[in-house]
Amino acid sequence: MNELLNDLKFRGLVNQFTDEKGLQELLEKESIKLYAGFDPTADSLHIGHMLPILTLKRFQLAGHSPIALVGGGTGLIGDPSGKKAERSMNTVEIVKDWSDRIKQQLSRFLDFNAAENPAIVANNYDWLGSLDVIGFLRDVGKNFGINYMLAKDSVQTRIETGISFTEFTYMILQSYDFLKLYQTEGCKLQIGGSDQWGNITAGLELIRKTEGDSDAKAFGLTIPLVTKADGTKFGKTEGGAVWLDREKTSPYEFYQFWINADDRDVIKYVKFFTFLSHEEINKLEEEVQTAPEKRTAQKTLAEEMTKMVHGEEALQQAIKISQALFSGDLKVLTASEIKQGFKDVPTVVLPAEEKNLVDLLVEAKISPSKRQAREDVTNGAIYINGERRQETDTVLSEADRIEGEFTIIRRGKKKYTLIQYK
Ligand code: 485
Repeated sequence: MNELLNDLKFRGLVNQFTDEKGLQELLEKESIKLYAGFDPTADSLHIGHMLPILTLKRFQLAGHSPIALVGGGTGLIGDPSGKKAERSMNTVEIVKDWSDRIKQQLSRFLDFNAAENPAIVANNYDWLGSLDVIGFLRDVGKNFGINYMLAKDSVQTRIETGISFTEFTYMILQSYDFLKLYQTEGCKLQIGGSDQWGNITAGLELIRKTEGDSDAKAFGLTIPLVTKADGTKFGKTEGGAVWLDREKTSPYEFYQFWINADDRDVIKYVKFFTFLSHEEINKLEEEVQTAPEKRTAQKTLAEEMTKMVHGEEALQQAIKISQALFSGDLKVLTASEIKQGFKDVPTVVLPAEEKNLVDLLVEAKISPSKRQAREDVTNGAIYINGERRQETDTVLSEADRIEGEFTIIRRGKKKYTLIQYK
């Protein structure tokens, strides 16, 4: 059994092979090139993209050469796979900008300087952008029967709701990419999520028809969809998707996403997303059973992922913010850490002036009335920057503003309000 395939199976990373035995033999014999494609449908990748990226990385660590393909061309068309309705089209300028950003992000995870098997990034706009229609329809289109195309899941699910000729053509473009990379790079394997099965097998068909049955031996491998035990969609929080761009999802939020993994899901995630050894994973699995309250697997997962995506420094900051929020000791936080940690907390913007605490509580709608505000203060329910303040004549001043920017008010156990000064 091939060590890499064995590892992928242990991790649950295999959904479907086109030809498992054939691929196994190939991997035993040579160092191959493989690719996965990413369409620029937003200005950032999200954690749903991590599985294919990290699978490319696993192949690279096993001595193979990954190609990360940015769909600068296909992104202008729109993949119907897994989509219930036609996509809205983005302008050429926007897709170009998003392609560049996504290329940057992909580059962080692969090794481009490996001596034997360096990774490469490619953009399919480079060949799709200049195709001529007549040539394309004659040389490529002729290989696709309409019945074959109609039978694909991506088309079948849209028979009722409708699909444009544009999106219907998508599978031909992705197939053409595979053929192109097969011919120019010797790329023999395409990987993708399970929704990509139809497009990947269409590409294999095109390679077989163009190159001939006997010589052409290329393969497809799909990775499962990440599911959650509670049935909700993986990778979504109340704030939306969990992005790899720290401006969209801060390292603290990213860390929190992983640390909140359900006990029923956490080992699956550790297998999918980390590079821990099988022994280390089995040990964590045991700990989830014997000492779930320690949340060792969640902590390990959150640390590994935050370090991999945002670096060691951002990880340490995320841990610091988490600890400060947990203990209530907020004085240790800087203004930038407060911005990360309190992103989802109600924020009230006020002028930077001295203010009586009771008045402030009412104005910021922290307490419903002046009477209640006074009661809250005397009862010891009000904390300013983590410190209890029980005097009703307390005046908040400059000294209560963290770096001049924020005051954090807590009422009761954990109801936080952020005061931001203009
Ligand atoms: O030659 C190719 C050109 C484009 C693509 C693949 C090969 C992109 C592909 N059609 C696609 O839409 N992928 C999705 C994307 O870009 O967001 C997701 C898939 C997911 C996984 C991930 O990309 O939905 O299953 O493959 C990498």
